[in-house]
Amino acid sequence: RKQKGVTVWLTGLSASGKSTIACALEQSILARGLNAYRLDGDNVRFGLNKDLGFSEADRNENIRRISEVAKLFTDSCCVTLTSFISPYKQDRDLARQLHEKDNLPFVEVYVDVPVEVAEQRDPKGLYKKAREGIIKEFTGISAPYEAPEKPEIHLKNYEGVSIEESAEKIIDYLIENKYI
Ligand code: GGZ
Repeated sequence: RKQKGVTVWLTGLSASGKSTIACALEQSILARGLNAYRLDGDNVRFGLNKDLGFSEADRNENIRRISEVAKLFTDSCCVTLTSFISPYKQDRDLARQLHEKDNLPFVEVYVDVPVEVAEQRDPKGLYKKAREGIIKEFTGISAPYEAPEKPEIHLKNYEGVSIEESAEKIIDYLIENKYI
């Protein structure tokens, strides 16, 4: 059976668990013998988008370029996993429209954790720096996060929910919809 492509678009606050879930998802998809690729800050913000910062305009452009790249990967029959905060609804909607225009499936996954929980985790100390004003325009503290209203999948990634459970929910959705 020929593999089809699908873009799985994870959105949520810093420290919500997007990248960790994407990693687990990638492993699970590769283990099924399917091709998967992860786009995240580590391979995009240091390369293609290294000219961009965190102003609203730069985030818009960051997400626009990532949407175009995700579309190309998915068009090549890859399961494309993106993990960016993507805080603006308009940017995520543009990503969706780009895919739908070319009949490519797009699955929006809201990795929902309250900002208090993300701030408590603070694995890189960024929330602390944001509170101290060292980092400006930090999402959830001094810059907005517009929660998705109708994501295909809404994960509450806290209070004892494991990464494996969250990844499993996405896998189940992809299987049910015959995307994998
Ligand atoms: C939010 C920031 C900021 C500001 C640096 N606001 O937890 P992380 O470190 O590894 O993930 C965050 C990442 C966000 O980049 P994205 O490309 O996903 O953002 S967006 O979709 O809004 O364009 C965080 C770090 O970069 N970071 N400064 N001011 N996150």
